[in-house]
Amino acid sequence: MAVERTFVAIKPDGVQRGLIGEILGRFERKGFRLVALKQLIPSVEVAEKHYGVHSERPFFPGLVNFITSGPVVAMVWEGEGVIASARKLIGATKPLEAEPGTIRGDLAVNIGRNVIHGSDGPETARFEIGLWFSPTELNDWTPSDQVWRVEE
Ligand code: D4T
Repeated sequence: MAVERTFVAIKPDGVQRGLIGEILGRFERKGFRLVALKQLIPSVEVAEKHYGVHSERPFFPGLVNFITSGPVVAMVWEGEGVIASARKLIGATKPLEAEPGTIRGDLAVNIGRNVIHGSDGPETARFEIGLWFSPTELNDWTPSDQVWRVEE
C-alpha cells in the first residue's frame, strides 16, 4: 500500500476540552508519522475555503463561526493508507453513531462539536495540506524505530 499524507485538525472544542494529548497519542500509537503540527486560530478565509463544499448548506455560517472561534491544532500525518485509516480512527461524523473505540465514539456527542477533522480522500488531502501548510512546514523524516512497524 502506498505511503500517503493526510490533513487532520483538532477543532476548537477538542482544544478547549484538553483533548490534544489524547488525540495525538492515538495517531502516534497506531504507528503514523507526524510531519507537520501547529496551533492557530484559523482565518475566516481559510475556514470558508476548507469547508467550501458546504457553502450552500444551512449549517455553513455556524460551522465557520465555530472553527474560527479559537485555537485549532492542524497536523499532517504520513503512512501507508493513512487517509482511510485516519477516518476510521476518527469515526463517523455523527458522534452518537461513531463506534466506541473511535475518537468521536469515545469523546463526543454532537455533530457540531465533533472534536476532529480528517481529509476524506487523496484529492481532499492534497487540497487541505496546501491550504493549511506551506511546503517548508512539512518535515520528511524516518523514525528510528520504523523497522519495527513496517517490513523492509
Ligand atoms: P469534518 O469535515 O469536520 O471532518 O467532518 P466530516 O468530513 O466527518 O463530515 P462533513 O464533511 O459531512 O461535515 C463537515 C462538518 O460540518 C459539521 N456539520 C455537518 C454540522 O455541523 N451539521 C451537519 O448537519 C453536518 C452534515 C460537522 C462536520
